[in-house]
Amino acid sequence: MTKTAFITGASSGIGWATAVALGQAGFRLVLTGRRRDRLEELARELGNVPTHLLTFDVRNRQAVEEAVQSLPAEFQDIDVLINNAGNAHGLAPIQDGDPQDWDDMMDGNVKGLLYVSKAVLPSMTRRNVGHIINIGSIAGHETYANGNVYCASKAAVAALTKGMRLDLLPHNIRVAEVNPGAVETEFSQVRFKGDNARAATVYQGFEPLKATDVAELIQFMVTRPAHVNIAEVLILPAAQAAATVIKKA
Ligand code: NDP
Ligand code: 8X3
Repeated sequence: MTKTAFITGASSGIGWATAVALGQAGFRLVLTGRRRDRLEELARELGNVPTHLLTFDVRNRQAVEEAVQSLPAEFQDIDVLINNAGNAHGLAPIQDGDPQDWDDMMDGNVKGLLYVSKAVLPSMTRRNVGHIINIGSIAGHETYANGNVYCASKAAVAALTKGMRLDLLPHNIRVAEVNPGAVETEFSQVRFKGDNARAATVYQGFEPLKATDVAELIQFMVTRPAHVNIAEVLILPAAQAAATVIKKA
């Protein structure tokens, strides 16, 4: 039977690549993000894969609820949830941090993940089946200078993943966390607010992960037999040993 995967942040980077990987694995896909044009482009790339697009901001709880409630019948039984939407905003010492950036990170990376999970979970708990992959980060396990609030938001994702795994156990719902190191996506363009030259320097002098590297891992995780939960994975470029330790040429 065809399974349904719900992917947040499918309009770019890891989410986009995960949509392609899960489409190839035979999933029906609910693809979400704020940029409708990008989701439509992805749906075209996916060709014959059944897709349903939802455009909402994960920070808006009402919009999240209404979007999930609007799903057509064939997309309502969600088997896999990829909580991927998120970004870093800024990289500054805490005393110089912009509270708007803090709100964007805590509201998006933490509360957005909660709102989406809350809206999707009834379709899993009702059927006692499901698999949730939360995209954390090495930053959630290792705080680096100037990363303060982004690192805190990802540490919250780590704590929530463990909490969800405990609470959802009675419903046979697997919950896992994928923690990437440096992946070349739009991540740094967003962090540095469109300063693409600065963003590019993040990935210079070494070979970063590609979004497809993370997507292949997620595809593997969600296609394991029902008794297997790969609960936590740290995936790094070979040139990276710790959050800020990267061997550059
Ligand atoms: P991208 O910037 O390429 O993609 C981010 C995605 O999240 C976009 O699809 C964006 O869609 C969506 N998104 C962001 N904010 C919101 C929001 N408020 N509402 C709805 N959707 C939102 O970055 P990545 O692919 O790299 O990031 C994906 C995840 O991976 C993030 O959680 C990030 O923290 C994490 N991560 C990234 C790493 C990296 O080095 N790149 C390393 C470790 C973790 P749209 O703008 O259309 O709304
Ligand atoms: C993204 C990786 O190290 O820039 O989460 O925080 S890092």
